[in-house]
Amino acid sequence: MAQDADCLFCKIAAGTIPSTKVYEDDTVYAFKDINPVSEVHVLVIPKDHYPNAAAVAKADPTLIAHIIEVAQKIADEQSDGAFHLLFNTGEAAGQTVFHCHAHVLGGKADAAKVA
Ligand code: IU
Repeated sequence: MAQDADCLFCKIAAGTIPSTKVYEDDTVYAFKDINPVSEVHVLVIPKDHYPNAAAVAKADPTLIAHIIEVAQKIADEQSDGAFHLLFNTGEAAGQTVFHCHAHVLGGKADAAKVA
C-alpha cells in the first residue's frame, strides 16, 4: 500500500500540507492535532495509506505495533508517560479522516470535549 493522491493525511505525511511535526521516521509521522482536546493531543499516522487501524493490523502487524511504540515515546517526552490511545474506526464512531491515525491523548484533558 502506498499513498492516495486525494488523502489529506498522505499529504501531511509527505510535507505538502503543513503540520506541526512531533516525530518522524521511515514508516510513521506524528503531528499535533489542529483541534486539541487535551494538553497533549498528537496524531500518529503511517506514511502509507490505510483507511483505518484494522486495515494496518491486517496488512502489517509490525507497523501497528510501531505506531503504539511511538505513542508511548511521545507521551514520555510530552507528559508523564500516561496516555489514552484512540483509533476512531468508521463514520458512525466519529472517524472523519479515512487515513489511519492514532490519537495520543495525555496530560490535562478538556472535559468539555472528551467524553
Ligand atoms: P477522527 O478520529 O477522524 O475524528 O480524527 C480526525 C482528527 O484530525 C481530528 O481530531 C482533527 O482535529 C484532526 N485534523 C488535523 O489535525 N488536521 C487537519 O487538517 C484535519 C483534521 I481536516
